[in-house]
Amino acid sequence: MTHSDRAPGRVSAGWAGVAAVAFGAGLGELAAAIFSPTASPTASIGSLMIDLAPPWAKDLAIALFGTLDKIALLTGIAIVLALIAAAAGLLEARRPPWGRVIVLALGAFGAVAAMTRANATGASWVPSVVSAAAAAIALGMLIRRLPARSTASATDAADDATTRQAPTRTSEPDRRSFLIWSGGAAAIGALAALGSSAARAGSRAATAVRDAIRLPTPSTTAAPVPAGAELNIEGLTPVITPNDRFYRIDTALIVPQVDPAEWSLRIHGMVEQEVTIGWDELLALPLEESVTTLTCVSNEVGGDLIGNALWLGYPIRQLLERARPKAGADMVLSRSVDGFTASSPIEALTDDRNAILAVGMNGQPLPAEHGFPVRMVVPGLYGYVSATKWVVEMEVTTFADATAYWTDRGWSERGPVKLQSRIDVPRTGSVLAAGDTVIAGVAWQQHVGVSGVEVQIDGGDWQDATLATAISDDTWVQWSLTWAATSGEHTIRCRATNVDGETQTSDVQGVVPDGATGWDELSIRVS
Ligand SMILES: Nc1nc2c(c(=O)[nH]1)N[C@H]1C(S)=C(S)[C@@H](COP(=O)(O)O)O[C@H]1N2
Ligand SMILES: [Mo]
Repeated sequence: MTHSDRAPGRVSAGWAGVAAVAFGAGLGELAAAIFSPTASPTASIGSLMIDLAPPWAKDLAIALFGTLDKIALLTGIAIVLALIAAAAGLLEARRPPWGRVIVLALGAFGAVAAMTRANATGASWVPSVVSAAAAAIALGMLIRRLPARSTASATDAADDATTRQAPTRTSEPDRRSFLIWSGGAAAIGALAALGSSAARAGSRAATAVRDAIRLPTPSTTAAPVPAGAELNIEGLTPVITPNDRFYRIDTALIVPQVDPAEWSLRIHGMVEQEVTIGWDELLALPLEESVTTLTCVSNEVGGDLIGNALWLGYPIRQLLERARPKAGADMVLSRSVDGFTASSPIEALTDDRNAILAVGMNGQPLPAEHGFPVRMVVPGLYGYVSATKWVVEMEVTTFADATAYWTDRGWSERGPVKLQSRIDVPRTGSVLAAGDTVIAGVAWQQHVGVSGVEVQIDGGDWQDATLATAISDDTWVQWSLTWAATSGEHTIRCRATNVDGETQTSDVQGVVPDGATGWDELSIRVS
């Protein structure tokens, strides 16, 4: 077997494939950014994969990458795309036009993915077709410019039966010209991709509109956050989470851009009276402020998929009243502009809790990633069954008749938040000095309320922590305990008790199907 005469040919052909696909993909992204922002070929394929992925895969992605799961997915797609592109290059060099056929098939896949998105437009296939056409043309061109194989030594060539053709001498100009053309194609692709993110940021019409919005003054303001709610301990999560530090979990690879002027919410299904409400109408209603902690069902014990904000919104209860749900309806299926759905028990939306259609978050219009212009916020339920962002529809129905995005994927139909507590200070693995040390964290069970937190050191007695003043039963609460640390290795645990007197269970359960249980625990070293 000889390599010297074939390997360079293979590498060049594979590289030609990668360069051609980079060229096409970059131009496709640019076309999408300019003409059809939701039709990005890579994001469409990614979104389709998110929807088709088995439930354990989403679980794993969040467990491994947390809120960086989307970047991880896009990186994965880029790697797979590069491998397919290299294969297409090799194939095109040997059996034209099969490499180009692969590239066109990829484009067709992108087009189908883009057209099947919930927010697809009639032109959503265009960027994928642009990508594929550009990549196929570039591939054909680059393969024709492949430099002749490098010269093999006579002996190498002689002992390789499959390459008995007379070894050709690579001409240096050929090689250089190939590198210039292929490098140029890849560079144009990369520049176009960069340009697409710039164009996307610049053309975010909704962002510009958002910046110009002045939210109305609330008709009912939230009681001020009690002075004792914030313990002001270094390293402890603040009691109100700033918008830019609020966890983000959703299936949207590209944040939906919804123009409030075109936004409306339709309430239909098992109702006496269908109701549709637009943005101006919603803002003209008496809006109420409330502080509510949101939690993701995928939050592991000790995890940070939880945040607390001051929301401004209109009670969903009152909108449903206008629609007059029919007897027998027990669920509201809310739908986002991008097709995501959540199934909320109707009683959670109609009882006296602050289930709202929110337009404001911590004094600002909702950030785009958190559902601009309108989302749902329902105290006491995990986000996947209640907190629909970019919400445009509410269908009054029954659990027997309809299912939602995550319940179709093995998650529980009901998602009340479980009693949990977390240690924030000290950090796992810290090395501390002996003496008085503050242990602190947060505890929550929204809409039930927390009445106490206990801390256990090295399996000893449970000690009562000091509880901060809770903002309400709908929010988490900070806690702290001062501990006289002695030198050595220590294990710290915490557990909460709710206002019904139930103590947080030590039973360890994973996040599927309805939220994790168990005690948060950390190990530290005191010197
Ligand atoms: N449109 C839409 N809304 C959604 C989701 C989604 O994937 N799409 N995810 C839900 C989940 S699982 C959670 S935990 C919350 C998270 O809200 P946040 O990103 O504002 O923290 O949004 C909910 N609303
Ligand atoms: Mo979630």
